[in-house]
Amino acid sequence: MSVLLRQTQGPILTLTLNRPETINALTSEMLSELAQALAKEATQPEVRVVILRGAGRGFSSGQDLREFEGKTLSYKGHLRHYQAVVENLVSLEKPIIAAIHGAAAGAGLSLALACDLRIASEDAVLTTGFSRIGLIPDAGMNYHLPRLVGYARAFELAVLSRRIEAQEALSLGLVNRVVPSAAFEEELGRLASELAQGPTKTYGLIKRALRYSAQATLEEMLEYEALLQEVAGRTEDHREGVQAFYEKRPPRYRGR
Ligand code: T3D
Repeated sequence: MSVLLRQTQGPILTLTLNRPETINALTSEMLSELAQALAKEATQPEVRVVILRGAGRGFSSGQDLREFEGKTLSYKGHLRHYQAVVENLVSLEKPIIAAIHGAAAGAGLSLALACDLRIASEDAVLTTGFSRIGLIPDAGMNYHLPRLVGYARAFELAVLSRRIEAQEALSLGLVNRVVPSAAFEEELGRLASELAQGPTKTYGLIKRALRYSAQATLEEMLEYEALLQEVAGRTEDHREGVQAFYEKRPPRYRGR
């Protein structure tokens, strides 16, 4: 069985980390499959939303701590696997939902934080985890965590590596919504379908704009918005949205 499952259902691509016996501990093989899937399957025009999730009872327990047992690890070399995944998550011009149930720890949490949206089941437990084994956060957590929760909270979470239950994760802004476990699949499907019926190209441009804002001045942002709006304004979906408004009907977006 592959360590990464790929399932396409209409416009929705689901990528499932698949090592449930370790709560989907991340290995180099799994990370390179994930980077490839994000570069290939996820970029196909018919795919309009991507879900990243874990098989079995959790999202991911982070780096497989047994992968390099007894070996001297070059972190610089090893972290390239994570860099490729995080770069592909961030640069994919489509919404990516991290569907978190059970544990999301260490680099598993880093990957979830690099997605655009996080929906958590009420049984979700998040932890930065790294400091518990004497490491600093990696796989982009130092970038995403303070941007989501602010410096002071990011520092506390990174240093103490405590367990954060779903409701606290929601109040911190680590996840977008928390759903009762019994309704998790249904709610995830609903959110993915809603996004998949949207103006996908525009969503990609929104993602680009918000990402750019993290390092831009207001003046730069105003310029960049104007540039991106030129692109959005020329999409079929923009024409359809305006036409639907005139005709007083729901728009039928085709993602281009
Ligand atoms: O070495 C490097 O490359 C450094 C890079 C580090 C990046 C990071 O991601 S650092 C953070 C690494 N992750 C952790 O420290 C989390 C370790 N795991 C846990 O704290 C707990 O397992 C969980 C909170 C995630 C879940 O707890 P629980 O009680 O639900 O499950 P469990 O019984 O602890 O785990 C189930 C099995 O998964 C168990 O295997 P066993 O004993 O039944 O054969 C456990 O050893 C295995 N497992 C869990 N996490 C990992 C793991 N195996 C390998 N690597 C793991 N990270």
